[in-house]
Amino acid sequence: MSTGKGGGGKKKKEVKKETKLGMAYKKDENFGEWFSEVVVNSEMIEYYDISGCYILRPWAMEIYDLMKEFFDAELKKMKVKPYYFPLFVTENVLQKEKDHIEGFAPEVAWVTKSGKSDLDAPIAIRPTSETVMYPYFSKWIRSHRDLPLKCNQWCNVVRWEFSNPTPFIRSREFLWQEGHTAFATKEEADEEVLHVLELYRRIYEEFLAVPVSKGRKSEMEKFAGGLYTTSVEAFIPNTGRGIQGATSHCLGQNFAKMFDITFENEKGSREMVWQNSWAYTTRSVGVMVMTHGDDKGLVLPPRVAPIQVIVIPVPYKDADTTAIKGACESTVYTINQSGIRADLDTRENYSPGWKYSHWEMKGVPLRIEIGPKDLANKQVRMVRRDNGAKVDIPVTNLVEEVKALLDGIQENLFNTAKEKRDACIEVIKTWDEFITSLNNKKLILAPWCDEEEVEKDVKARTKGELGAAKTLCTPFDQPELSEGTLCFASGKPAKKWSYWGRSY
Ligand code: 87F
Repeated sequence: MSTGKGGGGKKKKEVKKETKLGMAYKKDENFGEWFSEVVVNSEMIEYYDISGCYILRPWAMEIYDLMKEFFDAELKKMKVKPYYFPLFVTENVLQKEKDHIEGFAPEVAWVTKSGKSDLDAPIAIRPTSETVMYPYFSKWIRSHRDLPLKCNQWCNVVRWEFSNPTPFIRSREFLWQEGHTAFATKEEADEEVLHVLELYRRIYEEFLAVPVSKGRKSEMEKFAGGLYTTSVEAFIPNTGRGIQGATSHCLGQNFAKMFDITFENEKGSREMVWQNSWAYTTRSVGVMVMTHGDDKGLVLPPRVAPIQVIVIPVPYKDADTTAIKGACESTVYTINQSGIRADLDTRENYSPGWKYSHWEMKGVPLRIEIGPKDLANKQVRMVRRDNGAKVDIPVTNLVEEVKALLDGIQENLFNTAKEKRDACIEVIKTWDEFITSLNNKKLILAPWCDEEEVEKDVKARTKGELGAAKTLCTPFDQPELSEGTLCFASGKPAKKWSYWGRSY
């Protein structure tokens, strides 16, 4: 019998470190504290001594890497090439596109010194890389044969935010991929915008199991330097806030004009290129945590879980621990052989119960327990993280059953999240209904005249402690807009249905 690490003989004492497991806050009672607690206790995040900066631990990075693997394979199919551009940009270049930088300027971080001496001129840290890249696009693109130019980089960016920093969701440094492409025609650019947006939908819905709406941003909410912006928008029912999941912009020819990015067409005359840019960030991980987590901690969708199955030996007092350990090892081996990510927790200084809580906290989708009874019956016990359901499975069917359960968990997480999100959608027609829905933390679908002044007015009229309401997007999936429908805010004829709400 194992006596654990401290094994000095005294029986009951074998289990140590039974400390600090479990959550102090509940998701429904104190969502903000709950979120901070989940990301720290699950070992995704460690707080850092600079506000708004966080350490991403393996449990977060491995999730990001699993999405990256998918996205990189898709980029390859699109013939997008990997690049890396410098972190720094001169003031002169950064300011080149005025519309683009205007409004963002307060968030730009600057390096002003090396050691004790001032630099000749301050150097900005990239908040995004348009101005870093496009001077070189101008150099590299000469003829129609140089097009399309498709580049992507995985990197960090810095935006010195002042409002309420939150791990993953709003951090001063974050990781993303930024795609920047240039085409000869607007048609090609338009098509790519939607192709990439669909990839973002798949990352959210198929990997993170988070339902999103694809749509177009209003003139007020679009990227000011571009022509139009599309996005995938998620919704957090607990806070009643929308959250932008990723953006895919058509930049039109604005940057081509500013940075002189032109090509000689087949007839020998010069034309400006059409450009796109698109990005998704580590924020996506935070949206997933908010969507699926519960009062026991993180709940991970199998497709992004670094460990999909955790195997835990359950040796009762007089059990044959060697046989149990052997069964656990062969179980993990068999599952790993099939391409599923399984791991074994053999630590002897923790009890099985402590391990259950630990891996529940970390959100591992499936737990396999193997004890003496299971050994005798040639079975294992499987416990689902999403709904706690327990089943005993004969070892002969192991891999098929694990696969089926993981698929079922993935599907159930998405369906549950979608039901919760859909239950928050309220279709409204009048200002009074709008205000009621807003106060009830709903995701509002409203007929709108699509005028910038009206959106400004809605913002002004809803200003308050919780932040103003704004458009989230105009979904591509439009309900019918019957003749004579009026804008909820202005009373003018409505042109479209748009999602409104408070947002992150
Ligand atoms: C903050 C400071 C300076 C957002 C900023 O969305 C500049 C900016 O340009 C800024 N915050 N943006 C817009 C970024 C647009 C665009 N860039 C490439 C993307 C996708 C990837």
